Amino acid sequence: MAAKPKLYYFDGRGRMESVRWLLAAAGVEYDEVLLQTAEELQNLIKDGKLLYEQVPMVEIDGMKMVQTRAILRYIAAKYNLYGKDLKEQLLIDMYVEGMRDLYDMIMLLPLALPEEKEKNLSFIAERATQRFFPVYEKVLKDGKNYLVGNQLSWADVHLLELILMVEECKSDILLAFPKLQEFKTRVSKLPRIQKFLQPGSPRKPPMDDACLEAVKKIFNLEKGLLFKYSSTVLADF
Ligand code: GSN
Repeated sequence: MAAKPKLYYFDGRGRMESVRWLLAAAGVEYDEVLLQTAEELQNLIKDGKLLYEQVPMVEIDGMKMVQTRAILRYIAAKYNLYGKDLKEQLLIDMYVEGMRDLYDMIMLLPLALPEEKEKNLSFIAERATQRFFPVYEKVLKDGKNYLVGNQLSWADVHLLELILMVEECKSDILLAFPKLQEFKTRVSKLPRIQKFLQPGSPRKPPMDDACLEAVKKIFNLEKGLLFKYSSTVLADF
């Protein structure tokens, strides 16, 4: 029997959470090494396990994979969640990349200045309702149950993860999106997803202060070095 994938990250959502979701949707069990200290991260680096001295890192199929999107794409392809041809893969990539723009904003929100939190939350809600959700609502309006190819794909798994995250920012965010409401209910009921949504699963909660403090220590986060932690969040400046 092939070894279980092993996930190296801290004990929180961050970039690894989408990997956890995708493996859960694929029905793959995995082990996790949850880093607690900067020393543990440095040891992985010293052992040459992290190509870019960064996590997420996933040991799977004899490889030490890094770069979140590369990891996700590999898992999606391996478990038949990445479309049936190049055109479906392109659609999945186009949808997922849009979702990640919004996802990254939410992921980085705990690093925002407290006095700017409300402004950032409003921006996330505005982007969700004006730019991203209308795209997926329109796709699903054409009588489709899934975004691409009428079967579950990485795009659907990521969309459900994202919807739940945006709802944590603003609980009525789906008010004007009936198809997304149906989609959320339908996909949440798929047995593997339903299991992942149950308490006690490896799904992580939103980042709290204790987790943020741990992250600051593990990665030696410095105030004022925005480029170190952000990507698309700055795209609107
Ligand atoms: O998507 C990726 O996996 C990479 N492009 C970025 C990974 C990354 O920034 N990892 C952080 C951990 S917290 N982020 O999710 C990291 O390892 N930072 C330490 C460092 O020296 O960059």
